[in-house]
This record gives sequence, C-alpha cells and structure tokens, in this order.
Amino acid sequence: NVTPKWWHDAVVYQIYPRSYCDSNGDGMGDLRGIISKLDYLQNLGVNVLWLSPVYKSPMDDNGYDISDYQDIAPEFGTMADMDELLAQAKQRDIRIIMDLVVNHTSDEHPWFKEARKSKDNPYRDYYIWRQPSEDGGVPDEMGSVFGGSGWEFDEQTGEYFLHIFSKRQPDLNWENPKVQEEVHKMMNWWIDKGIGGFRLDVIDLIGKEIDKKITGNGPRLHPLIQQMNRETFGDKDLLTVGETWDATPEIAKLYSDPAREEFSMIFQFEHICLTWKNKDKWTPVPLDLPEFKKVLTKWQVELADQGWNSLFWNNHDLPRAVSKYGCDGQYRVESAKMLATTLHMLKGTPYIYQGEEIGMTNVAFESIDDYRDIETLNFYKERTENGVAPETMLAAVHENSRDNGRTPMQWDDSANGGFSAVEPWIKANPNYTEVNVKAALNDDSSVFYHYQRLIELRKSLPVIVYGDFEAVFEGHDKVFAYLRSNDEQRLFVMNNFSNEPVTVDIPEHLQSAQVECVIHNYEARQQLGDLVTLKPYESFAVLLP
Ligand code: TEU
Ligand code: CA
Repeated sequence: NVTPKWWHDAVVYQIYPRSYCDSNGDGMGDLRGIISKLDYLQNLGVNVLWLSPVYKSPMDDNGYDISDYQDIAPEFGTMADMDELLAQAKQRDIRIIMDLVVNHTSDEHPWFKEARKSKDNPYRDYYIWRQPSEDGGVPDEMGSVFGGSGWEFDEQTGEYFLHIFSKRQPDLNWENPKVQEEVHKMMNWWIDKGIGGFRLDVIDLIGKEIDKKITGNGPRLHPLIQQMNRETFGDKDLLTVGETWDATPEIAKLYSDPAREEFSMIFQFEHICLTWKNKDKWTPVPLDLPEFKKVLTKWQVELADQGWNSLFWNNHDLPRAVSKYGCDGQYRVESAKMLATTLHMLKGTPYIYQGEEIGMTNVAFESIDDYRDIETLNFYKERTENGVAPETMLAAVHENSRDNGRTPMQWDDSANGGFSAVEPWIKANPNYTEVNVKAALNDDSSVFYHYQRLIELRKSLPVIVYGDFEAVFEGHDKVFAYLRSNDEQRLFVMNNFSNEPVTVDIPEHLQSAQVECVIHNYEARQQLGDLVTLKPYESFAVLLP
C-alpha cells in the first residue's frame, strides 16, 4: 500500500570529493576527477550520487562550513565543471544529490561578516547571539560536538554566538523568516539546475530553541521542514534524506511518512552508536551482534509501512564497515561481501560509501600528525590534556576517527593509490597496493562484482524492494538471518558475522530440496536441509519455492 517512488529501488553512492580523484595534480580531489569516474560508477550500477559539499568554503570542516552556497570552491573546480558533471551524469541516468548544510554557515559567509559588525546590523538575527553571563563567561553550558563550549565570544560587539560545531560554523537562526526565505531561494536555484535531491546535514537541529535547552527534534522542527517542503522540493520528484542523529522509528515516521510531506527518508545512527560506550565515540566497545540485530530488525519492522529506511554502514564521518563490523584481515573479502549482502537485501534505499565497494579498510596512522579531521584533532588534544594516555587515545582514533573514511580512494597500485600525482592532502592507506579498483575489476570474485550483482538483484527482484521483512534465528549470537516475502516470492538471507564455522537448524517451513541461490560469497547453495553449516563470514540469499 505504498506509492512507488523512483528512489525506492535506487542505490546511492556517496562521494567525498576531497578524497575521490585528483584530476589536476594539486593533491585534492575535484569535480573533473569525479567526471572521469562516471563510467566506473555506471558499471557498478549506482543511479544516484550524493556529493559531500563542494561549495566555497574556508575548509575548516572540509566544506561543511559554507561561505557561498551558490559557487564552487576553487579547490574542487568551477560552476562550469558542476554543470558538466550534472550533464554527464544525466547522460548515464545518474542523478546528483547535493549536501545541504543549513544548520550553520561558515564564519566567512557574507551574512555572518555583516552580522558580527554591530548589534543592530540587518543580518544580526540571522545568527544566535547572547549576552555574557553575570560572571562575564559563556551564556550557558551548551557544548560543541567538536569539543569545548558551543559559545564563542565576539570582541567586536561583546556578545557570544552559538556554534554547535566548530567556532567557525556559526548556527543560523531558523526562527528568522529571512533565513528561511534565503535558504529556500538558494535551494530552488539548485533544483532549477536539475539536481536529483538533497542530503540535509544535521537537519534535526534547525528547530533548536536554545533558551529552552532544546537542540534536536524540537517542536519547531517539523513545521520548519513542512514549510521547506512546500517552498522548495515538495512538488518535485526528488530524493531528500535528512541526517537526524537521535531519531527513533517513531520520530522517523514523522520525517518520512509520505502523508506528512517532509522528507523521503532519514539517516539514523542507532546501529552505529552501539559500538560507542555511553555515546562517546572515543571509548569504543566491540560489536554486540545480538544488540546489532535487534536494532536493525526494529527499524525494518517499525518503519515498514509508514515511512522509508535508508540503509548504510558507513559515510565520511564513520569508520570503514569491513573494519568495524567485519574482518579487515584474513577474511576481508568474505566479510565485506557478507556485510554488503546483509545490508542490500534489507528493505530501504542502500547507500554505498566510496571505497566500500572494493572493501577499503580503516587506516592506522602511527602519529596523530597524519590525521586531518578537526573533530579528531580537537578531541585528541582535549582528552590527552585531561589524563587519557596518548596511546589509548590513538587507539580510539584508529577505531573511530572520521579520517578512516577520508583517506584517498584507491584506484590502482601506483603512488598514492592512483588518487593523485602528488602527495595528497591526507596520506593514502598503505594497503592501496592490494586493495584498489584496478585489481578489483580484474578479479571476477572481487567485492566490486558482489556489489554490482546486489544492485542488479535490486532491479530484478521486487521482493527486495517491497517484500515484508521477518527476522529468523533472532536469538542467535553469530548469525543474522531474515526472510523477505511477498505474494510471489520468498527470499531467505543468512549471514555469519563470525570468523568461525557455525551450524544452525533450519526451521521446517524454510527447508527445501531445491532453492535458487541468487548471491553468495563461497559456493552457491542448491538446497536447504534441516542443518546448515556456514563458513567464517559466509553469506547467501536463496529464493525458496
Ligand atoms: O555530521 C553531524 C555530526 O554531528 C557528525 O560530525 C557526528 O556527530 C560526529 O562525527 C560524531 O562524533 C554532519 C556532517 O556529516 C559532518 O561531516 C559535519 O562535520 C557536521 O555535520 C557539521 O556540519
Ligand atoms: Ca585537484
């Protein structure tokens, strides 16, 4: 009973342009580099590209601090390059969705440059200012996601401004109708250029009401989103995905129930935060598979018919999936394929993060000096200055630093993984000699062809896109298995998340003397008896009669 949408069976590929492909030998990825890889992406079979920001920016947070929403950062190229990318992608039936960062701007945005000039400047209320507290300090205890206070003192006018992220990312005041109007106008300018949609950065924060201590998911939020929908993308057939860190399935319905006319879907991070102790990414804990399965199952079941799931293991803020949830050593290929099948056979729109399709892994730089991410560097400094041993913090950085996903895309085994002719802005992962696109394309049992097959299956088996989800062996601590079904087909998926063989009893109703194995990472299964033994990280999907 869901109205079909083109993004229901789409597969989105996220590009972090800074690290994708450097076409002009300056050590930074760029738009022309992306254009040169469109045939590769078309061969993989993806039909949407989500670009992390390429707008003008001082690059304090690698482009998530925007100083001109309607111009391209020279590091990435020109607006002509952007138009060329849109045109070339369109020729390949690939849509481009832009990263919309409107919770905050850069402190170099003209609006902020004006706002900080004086208290009565017309742009003052585009941002959030407060008087110092009685003792002259910060207005309140609001913190920044990147460490320290969320308030920065501005000498010029003797007031503090709010920044949930870095002090160079001042928060916009969304209660100001002029802010709403300016952002909507800019969004329509991009929509008129023929983009396929938006990824909306930390959009749950635009409803903040600081004096009531509200930041995410406040009562002002959904009215603002519904207004944005009406004023911009609502009557267009675009994919919109909101980044909302603390959403629950109930909250996700508010964002993605088509009747509410807000977004197509959201990114929620409940499965990601399971390996963070007390939501602190710098105290990582091992994967608890039963918990992991419970969360994935909950989202499949509860969002089933009143919203839509996004499906992802990693992005530019997260460690590499095969290192985090699989095995980046002996079973790198098998576990990368297992993770791919586990995710892509679920109900929802899958997102592939650049390099995930060739099983790229976390990097473990010996020195903190090789890291570039502002969040990593801020917290390394803050924690080691407050008693955490450097080697303990470096181990946490190896586990969860955002730079794990930001090392250069590995194209071949030449210097820097073929990403650039010169030393890149961040070092390449030394394993580019074995893990690279060229090797993957020359190996028909590579992770790449596994992803290509999964994408083909999504286009050919309606049960994957719209079938019901039912967890199987829910209590099992090593195997995540589930059944997808509709009136015509039953697809049974089994995934061994462990590095040991596992034997499971197959329930009667799933046993069959004849099955059609549509994908596997060892041998194809011809039948399902009463006992099945899975090899380490073995995964398969079979159509049952
Ligand atoms: O990320 C939201 C965000 O808060 C993440 O940075 C995440 O909370 C953090 O890494 C967890 O420790 C979005 C963008 O994806 C991110 O790249 C930006 O840095 C951030 O917003 C600010 O725009
Ligand atoms: Ca470049």
